[in-house]
Formats: sequence, structure tokens, C-alpha cells
Amino acid sequence: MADFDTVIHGGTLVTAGETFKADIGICGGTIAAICDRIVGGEHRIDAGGKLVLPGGIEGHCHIAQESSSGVMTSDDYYSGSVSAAFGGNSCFIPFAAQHRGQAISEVIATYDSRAIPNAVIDYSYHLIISDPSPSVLAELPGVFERGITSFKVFMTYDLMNIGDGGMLDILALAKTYGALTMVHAENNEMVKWMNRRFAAAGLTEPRYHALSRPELAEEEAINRAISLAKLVDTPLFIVHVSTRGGAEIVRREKLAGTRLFAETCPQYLALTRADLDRSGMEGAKYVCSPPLRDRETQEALWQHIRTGTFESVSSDHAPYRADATGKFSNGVDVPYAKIANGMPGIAMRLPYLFSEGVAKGRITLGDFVRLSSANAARVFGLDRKGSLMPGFDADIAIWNPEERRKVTLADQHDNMDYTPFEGMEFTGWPELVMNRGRIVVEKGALKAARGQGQFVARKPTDTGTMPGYRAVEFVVAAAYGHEVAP
Ligand code: DUC
Ligand code: ZN
Ligand code: ZN
Repeated sequence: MADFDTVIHGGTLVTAGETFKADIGICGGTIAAICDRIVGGEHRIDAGGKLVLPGGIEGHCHIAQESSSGVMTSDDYYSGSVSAAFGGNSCFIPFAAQHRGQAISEVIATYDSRAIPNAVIDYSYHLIISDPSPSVLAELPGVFERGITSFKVFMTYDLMNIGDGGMLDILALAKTYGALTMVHAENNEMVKWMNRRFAAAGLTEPRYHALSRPELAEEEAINRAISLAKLVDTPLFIVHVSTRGGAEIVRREKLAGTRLFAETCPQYLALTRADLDRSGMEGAKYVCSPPLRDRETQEALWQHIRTGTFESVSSDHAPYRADATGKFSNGVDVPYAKIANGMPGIAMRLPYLFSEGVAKGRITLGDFVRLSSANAARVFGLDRKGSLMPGFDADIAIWNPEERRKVTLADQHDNMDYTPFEGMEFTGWPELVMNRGRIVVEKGALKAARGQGQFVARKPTDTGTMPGYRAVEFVVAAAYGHEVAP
């Protein structure tokens, strides 16, 4: 009997902290050994001197999810996970979205029915809460027990925005159970006010979408969200930071010890609001929220990536086809506010980050692993993923750092009719992706069976040595002899 089910040999291993040549022995889906040279193994995979990395963990994507206005994403758990795997990921965490009036048990059952038979890589959910009623809050402990240890709330969109009071209630509950609250931070009233101004002036083309969601709306909401989380003294994750000002607030607060995490996304680094100027309704393909910004912002965000402001670069894959099932579900030639919000990118996240980051010398290979996998594992409580270590899941991606390829729609594996990265040339592509020791993708071919991905129960977030914040008012109340819990 062979010692190992699989041995990966002849590669250069990269983790968040180290780069070294070694072989990996895999047994029962787990990394069993890492050492200079491993002989034997039932299957042997020759890494041929290429890079052997922890599989990517996509922490922000919308799969088989209805928007608040009822538009379904084009990707289900099959096409979404296949596409993720072709892009170097071995695990993803889409959202399970509660719409108002829904019980959480119903939401989770719905997403289970979508994910279990279809996912080809491991998955979990972040729970979106749009209606924090007492009965919904009462359901949350059961959700944490199931290993869904993070949720997302919105400060914008009339049908999703839960208001500051709702956020405080959720943050307080999250604190009790050690859950992580993620937030879409844009000031709803500022956006609505801008929308009314543009509508009154007859400015309804896609390009005005970007202008209707000012940088100030993001900055104000990030600041407010952090204040709310500090009052409660519980960790917060700011999703899709798109502005220099927002990133600067995150940076400042982290330096002050606030328990805060944040991400940005490739679209804010690769595209600008000028992409919404494309002729006809082509610009609709670039409608996403927060919106695309400008070249100066791109440079600033890269600087923040380099210097550790962001834990991860996530795709925010929100795939709506440029047809009546997606972008134009309210009709073609509609005002920008009626165009479905979001763009695809789950397969391009890592090739983009590798090419523009590592290959262009902006970040190190260790940074790449942190931003693509290791930090997501730590922050989202995937305690057996995000690194190459004995005892960890054999979630592994072999990358060819030299391969140069142009992005085309024909090479995509999602269910989309466009890619916003069309025509861009990237250096560095994944060649093989493995999840729990099973090959999912190899040399451009899918090897996984539908439904072989497993739900992963997650642990609470590791906030490490971040000291957090204790509002003086609770301290004074305690001195008065009243221990009021935040
Ligand atoms: N927020 C997201 O995170 N994704 C798509 C649209 C949105 O508002
Ligand atoms: Zn969002
Ligand atoms: Zn999103």
C-alpha cells in the first residue's frame, strides 16, 4: 500500500511566510507531510519547478443569489464554483441573502438546496441580514452553531439598509457569539439625493451611475460603520473599499488598534468610471456599487494593498448578463438606477492580482498568498485552509508564473456573456487546482464532479492581538457600579 494517496513533487512552495522547495504528501484529503523529497505515492504530480500555493479562498461573491429587486445572478453553484476553480480557488464563501420577511432557517435551507448538489469546491456562506427583527435575531445563535460565523449588512439600498439601530443590534449579537459583521458602506441618503438631482436634470445614462455614488458617501459610511462597531467593541469587515479616503480611514483605525478588516477588488484597480462611458448601453456592463473611480484612486489602492491596509483582494463576483435576465431585466435603455448592479470576476481575481501585483513587482509572492487565501482563512475562520502545513486540507494550486495569456470571453467558465477584463494580458496562471486532495482543474480541463465540494463549518474570527476599543461611557457606568454590556 502506498504511504500517500498523492505526492506533489518538484515544486516551489509558497505560504504567507515562506518560499521553499519541497514535496507534499497527501493522505485522505489532508496534507500529511512536507519535506525535501517524498518517494512513492499512489499518484505523483510533477510540479515541474512551478509554484505550489494554498488554493485561493474567494471571500466575496454572489452565487445563485436574488438581488433585492429579484434579479437572479447568472451563476449557480455549479458554474460559479467551476469558474472559481479555473481561477485558482479551492474554496469560496458566497452570500446567503435574507430578503425582508424571510426566516433565516428558510434562507439557509434555500442556499443549501442550491449549493449541496452543485458545488465543485468547498464552500460556506456569509449570511446577509436585511431585516433584523426580534425573531430573526433569535435565529442567529443557531446559525453560528452551524459554523456560519459571518454576516453582511447594508447601509444603502432601501430594501437592504438596516439603519444604524439595526446595525448596533447585529453588532451586539455578533459580539456575544464571536461572529464577524461585514458591511457594505455607502450613505443611502447621499446616493438617493444625487439620484434625484441627476434624474431631475435628465442625466440617466450609465456614466451617471458612477457619479451618483460619491466617494464621500463611502467615506462617511465607513467612518460611521467603524464608530458603531467601536461602540460595541466588536470586529468589523469593510467590503469592497473603492476610495482613497475610505482606505485611509481603515488604515488610521487599524493603527489605533480597532478590530477592523477590509478588502478591495480588482475592478477598482483595473477599471475606471470612464468604462461606463462606452457607447450605447455597453457602459451598463460596468455598473457596480460602489462604482468605479479613477486612475489616482487605483494608485492609492495599490499603495494600501502594498502596505497592509487590506486583508484580501476579493472579486465581488456579481454576475448579471447583459440581457433581459440580468442587467436589462427592467428593459434596455433604462435609466442607470434600473440597471442590475455588479460585474463578474471570480476567475480573474487571482490572475489579475498575480500579474499586476507579483509579476509587476508591486507585491511579493507571500503578499499574494496572504491577499488571496491566508488572510481569508484567518479572518473567516477556515482553520484548516489558507496554508500548506501538515494537518491542513490539501487545497492547493500549482501556478505557472511565466504563462502569458490574453483574457477572452471564450475562455471563461462562468455563465456570463461578457468579461470586464476582456483583452487584458496577464502573466501567471493556475495550472492545477486541488480541493481536499482531489484535482478539480488540470491544464484547462475540469476533473471534478458536480456536488463534490463540501460545506465547511467555520470558527469565529481570529482577531489576534488587535486590542479593540472600550467606549469610555461603559467604563464610567461600570465605575458607578452598573456593568452595562456593550
Ligand atoms: N454589493 C456587493 O457587494 N455586490 C454587488 C452589489 C452590491 O451592492
Ligand atoms: Zn456590497
Ligand atoms: Zn458583493
